[in-house]
Amino acid sequence: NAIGVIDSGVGGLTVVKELQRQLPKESILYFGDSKNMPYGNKTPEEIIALTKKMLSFLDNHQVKAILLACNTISSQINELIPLTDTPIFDIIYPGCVAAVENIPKRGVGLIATEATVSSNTYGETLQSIQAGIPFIANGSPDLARVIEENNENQEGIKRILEDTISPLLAQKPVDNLILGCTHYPFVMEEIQKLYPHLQLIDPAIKLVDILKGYLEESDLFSSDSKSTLTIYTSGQMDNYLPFIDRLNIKNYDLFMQSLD
Ligand code: DGN
Repeated sequence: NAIGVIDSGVGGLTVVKELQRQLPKESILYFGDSKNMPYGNKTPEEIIALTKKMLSFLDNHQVKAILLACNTISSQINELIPLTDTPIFDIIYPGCVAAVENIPKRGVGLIATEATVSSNTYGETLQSIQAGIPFIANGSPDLARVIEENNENQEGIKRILEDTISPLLAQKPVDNLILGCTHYPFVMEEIQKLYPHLQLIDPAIKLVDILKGYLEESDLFSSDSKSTLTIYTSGQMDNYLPFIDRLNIKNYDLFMQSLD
């Protein structure tokens, strides 16, 4: 059986890339709800209702585990667990573990969607791992959508990044920054160029590491010699091609699939 991966759009493909790096033998079934993207400006009720449809889709395909490759969806993890019998892995807890393991000297910053920031799931989870750790977050209403739409120039992206990150650093000069939205690794190089002193954390690395541990413990590793990647989107398939290309993902099938 495959590993199921969901996001509101193309962002989760950055998690797929990490999955393929650490677990090359696993087959992957991806669903990106690009028709309804962005999720970051929706209410928790709307996010849960849309995610429920993706979870049913994956359950119908009998995946062996589900990765929430979306921080906005992960911020509702407690409401989502009862909606499926398949083990679910959220991306926020791994992001927090990775940040704490980095031993930040001046604290942890977070950039994410507004829904993720206002849920305060990152803040609470970080404090539960290391009480008192300095933490500051800033939500961007536009960044994920602008990345997904893929028609903004470098200057425009740079302006949004500065508008999001500079006020956060002005409030608290943290030395670690969690990329708390799976769309953001697509602009990781730009962020690092603007803020060379920041340690950037992509939660996907720890997420896949945790999944690996689970597969090992439950004896669920795939022994297939040929793994597959199947990508479904509720939006336009063409919009996925530049991102698949940028990640250098090869050998996949791409389908359009409505959830209505
Ligand atoms: N990629 C999603 C995340 O990690 O939060 C959010 C994208 C969105 O829908 N705004």
